[in-house]
Amino acid sequence: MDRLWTNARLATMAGDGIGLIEDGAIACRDGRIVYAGPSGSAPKAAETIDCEGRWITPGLIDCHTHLVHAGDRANEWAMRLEGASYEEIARAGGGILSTMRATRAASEAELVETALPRLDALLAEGVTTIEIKSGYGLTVEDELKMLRATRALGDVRDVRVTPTLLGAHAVPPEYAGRAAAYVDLVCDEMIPASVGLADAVDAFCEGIGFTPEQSGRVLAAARRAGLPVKLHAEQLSALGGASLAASHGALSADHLEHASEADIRAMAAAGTVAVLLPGAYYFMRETDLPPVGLFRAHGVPIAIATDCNPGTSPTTSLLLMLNMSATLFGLTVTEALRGVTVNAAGALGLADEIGTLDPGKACDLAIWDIRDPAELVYRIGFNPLHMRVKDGRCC
Ligand code: DI6
Ligand code: FE
Repeated sequence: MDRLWTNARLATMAGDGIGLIEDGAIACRDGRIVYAGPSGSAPKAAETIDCEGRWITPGLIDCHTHLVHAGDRANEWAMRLEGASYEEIARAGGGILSTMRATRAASEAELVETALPRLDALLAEGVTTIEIKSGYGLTVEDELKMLRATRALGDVRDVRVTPTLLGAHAVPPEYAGRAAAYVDLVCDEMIPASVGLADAVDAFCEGIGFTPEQSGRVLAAARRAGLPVKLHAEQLSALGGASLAASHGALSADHLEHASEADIRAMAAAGTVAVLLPGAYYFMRETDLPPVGLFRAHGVPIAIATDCNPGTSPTTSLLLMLNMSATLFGLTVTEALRGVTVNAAGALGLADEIGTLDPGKACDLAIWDIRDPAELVYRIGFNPLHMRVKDGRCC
């Protein structure tokens, strides 16, 4: 045994609750958990770390981000504060296309460099796995450049990175008025070229994004290429995107403020995770709440993520999202904590690898200076992380 963390209180996230083990211990070998249980039954190890009664959760998982991008949209935010809407700005050539222009002009190295401070902020809060979408290049080469920059982040930081192709994020200027032709480019060129770089494919199914028919073509092309899918759905309007995602066996449908009960039944039947994004809800000053009661009633797992992006959710705090998911969406402490661990792992198709403190999984831990796990959801803007562990290595 390489390392043993003992004298800890474990929130394993196994089962349906937080999986509490008082006076617990975790042992790892070759980066994998081999024991998680009462300290009294723990195996010996080459190195023993006394956690002095601290809490240990699985390393946090941010399962929906647009963390890699160039530039920012503070100027557009100022316009929105003076009355312009997100849609108006987008239709006038700003929004995603504004970030697209900056991202096309940036080199792969510059994309890595500008993303690092945002990534480091999340790592400082105990994040050990992060999903990062492309979607600001909107040409084959620029989308691949984004995916390469995303993977490069995993080479310079101790973090698991899962890249998602989001070529269907917006119609670029060179395809203005020809959305169907751009969808052909995404399906026939971007997706095949991203195999080996992207772990999944996503699309923005929305009035200012792509229609359900166009989004369906993208998801079908991804499945033909052997890639899992997820979908930005029901964020600003009810288009049936969540049902569409479920019909393609999507790992997740994301945003979901306007999801219907029919959508949610379809998600439940397909095992599609509901990824809720309170940062975007808050920053966009939305008023339609995602139907959390229906997700609960139909047994749809709920994940929580930052949606870190320069337009609708410029946040790099997953801990703040824990508080917002409770304060704004009404999640319980257990639901919120499961939303950034076991359910976030499910949203990435990594439930066998991460998300709970179970033998056989990666030894990704977050060790906290708290007296109760509720503190992780209760506090606003306070970070009680004591230590982050990735693959058994203290970071
Ligand atoms: N929905 C969102 O909230 C982000 N993308 C999406 O599909 C917005 C991205 C941006 O405004 O830059
Ligand atoms: Fe998003």
